Amino acid sequence: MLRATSAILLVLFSITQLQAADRPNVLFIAVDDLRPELGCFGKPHVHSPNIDRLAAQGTVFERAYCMVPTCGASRAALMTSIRPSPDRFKTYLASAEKEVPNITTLNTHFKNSGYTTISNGKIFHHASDNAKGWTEKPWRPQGPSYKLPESIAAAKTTPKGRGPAYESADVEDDFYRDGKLANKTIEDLRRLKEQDEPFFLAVGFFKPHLPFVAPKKYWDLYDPATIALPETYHRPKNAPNVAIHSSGELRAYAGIPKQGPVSDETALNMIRGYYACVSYTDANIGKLLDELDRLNLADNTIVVLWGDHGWNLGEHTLWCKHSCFETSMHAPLVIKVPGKYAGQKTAALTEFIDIYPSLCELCGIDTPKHCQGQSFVPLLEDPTAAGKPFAIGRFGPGDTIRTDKFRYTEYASRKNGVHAKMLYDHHTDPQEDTNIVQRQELQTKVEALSESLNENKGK
Ligand SMILES: [Ca+2]
Repeated sequence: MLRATSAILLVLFSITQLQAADRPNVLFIAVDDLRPELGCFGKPHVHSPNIDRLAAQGTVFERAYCMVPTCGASRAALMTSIRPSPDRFKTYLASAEKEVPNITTLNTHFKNSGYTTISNGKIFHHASDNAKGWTEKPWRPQGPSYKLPESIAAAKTTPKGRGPAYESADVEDDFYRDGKLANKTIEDLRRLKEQDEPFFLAVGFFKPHLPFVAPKKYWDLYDPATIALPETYHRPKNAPNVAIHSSGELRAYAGIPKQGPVSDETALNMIRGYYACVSYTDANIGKLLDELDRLNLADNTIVVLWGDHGWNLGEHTLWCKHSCFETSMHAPLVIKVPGKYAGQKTAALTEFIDIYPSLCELCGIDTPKHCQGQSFVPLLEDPTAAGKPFAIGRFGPGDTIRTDKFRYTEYASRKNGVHAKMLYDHHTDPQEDTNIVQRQELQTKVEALSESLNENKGK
């Protein structure tokens, strides 16, 4: 009996392997704190030739939204395809394994479907999160945060050992961690090419997350004279206090005042440093795309690139993420499917919980029943299709809904219920400069948005 069972299992296993061998590989590229300010998103002042090349070979999602604008929570929601709620996926420390313990995560599902799954760099916030869903132990590069002696000295003066918010040093790409990460991922591609089993190779770059440390050559791409403060370098009119934070994440860095605005000089240096880090990351991504081409893997490898949430470069007086404004929720999403859907853009609303079921469909794998997202493959087939009627996300006490025209946010507490609201009309105010939630003529619309938000948000 035991022998018969083993024989059946062996046959089933062989069938799985056979089917798996026909499936495309996946190169799954996460970028920490990357906002959609890139050439392929209509922002040619940012030097992103490699991501733009990927976009030209694939589809750009012009209106994709994260579920929670902070690292761990955004990633846990994406990797599970489960919406966040006031009790789930709340902070940068969120853990999919601990908060939804019985859910099969994206990596685990691909591993169970015959893929070799590899995690390099930052995919889940915690390397240990769902580690059994990776074929090999998750790998993270080691390396110095800073090069310059004054940066290293400054780091010793802050409670958390954070040095300056930015650094420009004349070093090679692989002096810092992300360069080492690209090198290791290239080695993996060479190794994985030799096997029959398809791969799901996840690589999570650490920049442009603070501190804005990139080799000098990337800073040199940006003339300081061309860097400007944002047009919305002030609080939106009529925005409630709860919508605005004090950029706490930034305050931990050396040279940043503990309260109040940073100097214009610091602000401009940070904006330039952020762009430098984006271009540094873009160059690292380019190395992976080049290697896919060189190994003749590009024709059988889906490449998906996402930033885990937006970022504020001074908009609304905010730095960092952690808000319900468009600048925090809106994030880049680009996918290349070999031989199909090249050079497309879609303006359809897309949520990051949609990535999991989409990759399943594209790779011919069943989508687990627990997934709350929906496949965006119909948008690849027809990028002009309407797509979802809304994208919903949240942060802290705020729940927010984006429709084609509006972004509406409710802030609530368990004790007092909803205590503040915001409404921005993206057709007339795309920078969210004036909260119009009190306007009498919009109250029917506010009620409808509130109903839609509360019906569909994570419970
Ligand atoms: Ca992040």
